[in-house]
Amino acid sequence: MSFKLLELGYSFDALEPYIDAKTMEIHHDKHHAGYTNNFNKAVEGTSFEGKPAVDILSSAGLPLAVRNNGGGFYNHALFWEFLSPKGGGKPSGKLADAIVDSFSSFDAFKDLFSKAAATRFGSGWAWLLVNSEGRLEVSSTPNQDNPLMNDVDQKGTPILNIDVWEHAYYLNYQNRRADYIQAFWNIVNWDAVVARFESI
Ligand code: MN3
Repeated sequence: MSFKLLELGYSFDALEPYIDAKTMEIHHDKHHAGYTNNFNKAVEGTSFEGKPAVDILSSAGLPLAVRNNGGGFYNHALFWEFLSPKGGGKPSGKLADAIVDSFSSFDAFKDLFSKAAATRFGSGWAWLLVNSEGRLEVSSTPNQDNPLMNDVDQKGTPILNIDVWEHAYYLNYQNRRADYIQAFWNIVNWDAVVARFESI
């Protein structure tokens, strides 16, 4: 039993003009595939073998290869799920209420998340997560770290993320990370985010 590369639920060009087809192809077929293969190699023959990724990633004292490649495997699988050519707009229902409770308004949340993504120095991710008290928080993590990990500043269950590694946007946006982040809001799959939120 090994970790499998998740198929996209849409074609490489489905997210254009917000994310271009070449970026999606390389990101999924090379970067995500690489993390997945290396995650399998890193857990093979260890006590982690056969365990779910969420259990592995929340374990204390992760070896660096498991942390980096396991994070890369898991974070990208979420990222593909949270994107859709039919995305954009705003969430509905309980999540909409929870966003207002935690951030005062949807626009205030959007600004906070965008800022977390824009100001993450170097490579990493921004997150919307549910903390242990059931409250929403925005965070960012370096490298392939995520909110499941034992020793990150803000722990919780991720329900939305954005990849701000240059490989996620450089072909189309070059140094303009802020433009990529702004474009992202047009393709957020709120149905998937709501489903994650309601399953916690
Ligand atoms: Mn990536």
